[in-house]
Amino acid sequence: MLAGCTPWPPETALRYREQGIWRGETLGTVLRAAAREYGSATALVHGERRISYRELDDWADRLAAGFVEHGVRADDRIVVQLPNVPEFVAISFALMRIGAKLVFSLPAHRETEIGHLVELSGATGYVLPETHRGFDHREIARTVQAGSSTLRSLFVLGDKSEGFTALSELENAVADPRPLPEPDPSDVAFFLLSGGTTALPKLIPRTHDDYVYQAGRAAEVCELTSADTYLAVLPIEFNFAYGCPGVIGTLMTGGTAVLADTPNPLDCFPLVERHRATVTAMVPSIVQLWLEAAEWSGEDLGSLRLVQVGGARMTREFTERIGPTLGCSLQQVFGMAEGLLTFSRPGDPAEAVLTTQGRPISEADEVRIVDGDGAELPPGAVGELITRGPYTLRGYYGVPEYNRRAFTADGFYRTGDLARLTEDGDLVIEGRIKEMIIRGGDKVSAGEVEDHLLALDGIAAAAVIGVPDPFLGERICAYLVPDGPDGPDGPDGPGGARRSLPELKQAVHARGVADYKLPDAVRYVSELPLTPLGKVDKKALAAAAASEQEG
Ligand code: OOB
Repeated sequence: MLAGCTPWPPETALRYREQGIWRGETLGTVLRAAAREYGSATALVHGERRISYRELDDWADRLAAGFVEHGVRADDRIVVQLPNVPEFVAISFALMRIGAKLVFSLPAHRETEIGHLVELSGATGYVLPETHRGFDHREIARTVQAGSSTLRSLFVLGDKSEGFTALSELENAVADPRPLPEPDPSDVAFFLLSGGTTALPKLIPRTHDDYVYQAGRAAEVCELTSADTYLAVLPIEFNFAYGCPGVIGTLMTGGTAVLADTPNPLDCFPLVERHRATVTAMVPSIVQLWLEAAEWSGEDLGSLRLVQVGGARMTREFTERIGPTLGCSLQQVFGMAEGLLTFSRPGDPAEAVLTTQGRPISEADEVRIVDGDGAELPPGAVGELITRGPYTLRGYYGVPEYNRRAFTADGFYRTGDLARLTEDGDLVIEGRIKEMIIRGGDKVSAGEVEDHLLALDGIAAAAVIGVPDPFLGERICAYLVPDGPDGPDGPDGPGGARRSLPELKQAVHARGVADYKLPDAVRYVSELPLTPLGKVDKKALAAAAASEQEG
């Protein structure tokens, strides 16, 4: 396994292999096998483009050869930031076939995040779109490259230009690509990003063995077959849409994955109708848009049979509307980039589907609810969810100190989520210990936003909390202590100690961070409440926010 990653203990790995959980296959060979079996069937659809299994397999080989020709080697880390386009899928298989490690970044990430990922992973390459939603990503690439000692190659989806290699050049670089040596299935295939409880995201190594298992098992639980059409609504860099079962699980079962440009119902409903989509996955805030749009839209959504919803909490009033309004079954999903997935099952009692996040997808998943001392709690009691299993990481990349706190001595990952188990063994997520805000399904680390705020002039202290929001689930509220009693230039002076919300957003935006992390509200206070241990008392801030909302 790549240095800096934590392998499973040898006896555990042996058990997973003996039980046939880990099949010793790489994601590259899985695509090869699918191409043999489903050859001319449609693997991917985007706009007017249709790509068959055989074409996708050949394309990945040509790209792999092109990347090698360009100097990409096994173990090189490559940051990939692309929208939902077929190139994303082909490139991910190409790099995995070489044994290069992809680092998945989100389309919304800007130079701060990309710079951090390049630095953290020691990336030698960055794959980017020329422009996406009016934003020129080449600017990011130039800035990040100038500040990096490792970033050699910039691969752009678009035209060749000074300093950039066009992906189209790569796929034609080698006339007759030869098969490459197979990477080790127990090694890292790619890195996913942690939702971030610490100031900056951590890298989650996912191996071929673990991910082939996860995507295949998720596909089984969803009863996917070659007759299914999966609509990828969320960004496919997101684990949920990539492999839960997502695009990868669909390709493993011979179905068709349709790539949507945005999750907006105006884009997605015509795709459901046109391609007779049967399965999709969304976060609650997007489902809400779909529910509203379904009331008046003329499109036929009758093909949908299963909608997976997860990533943030949902109320019963909300889950109740999904099945009847969209005319399909609801599947609740609790998931995380770190691994563990729990799904409600199509045949579960209606009440369980509406009110729980279901059961782990694997019999080999070990799930415990523990109290503050690590003692296991009985069903019904709320405590921290800890877990280990065949597709849950054993350590973040390159942070041994942090790992000592994030995992128990016997390898359970401390999720930072508060949960309980029902008598039937279903999981119910009740809250969070970790300082993470889930804004419409996007995970925002409070610490990261606080660091950006503190870096601005005129702010002496900053605390960021999530406050309830009817649409987004939570929105970001910043409590700021201005520098000096009223800031250097008075309360509203040009020093900007008390920036208005738009000014504050603009100032954070200017630091080159993803827009979903910008504060939605700001409150100026003379001091932050502290706990007896001297930490910022976020519970007190949440209570203040709640009473303000009531008032
Ligand atoms: C998914 O993955 P991440 O890594 O973006 O976020 C994980 C965190 C969890 O630790 C939990 O705090 C929260 O998101 N979460 C939920 C939830 N599902 C995830 N909180 C309440 N209810 C749920 N159903 O979010 C993710 C990955 C794969 C599939 C689905 C979601």
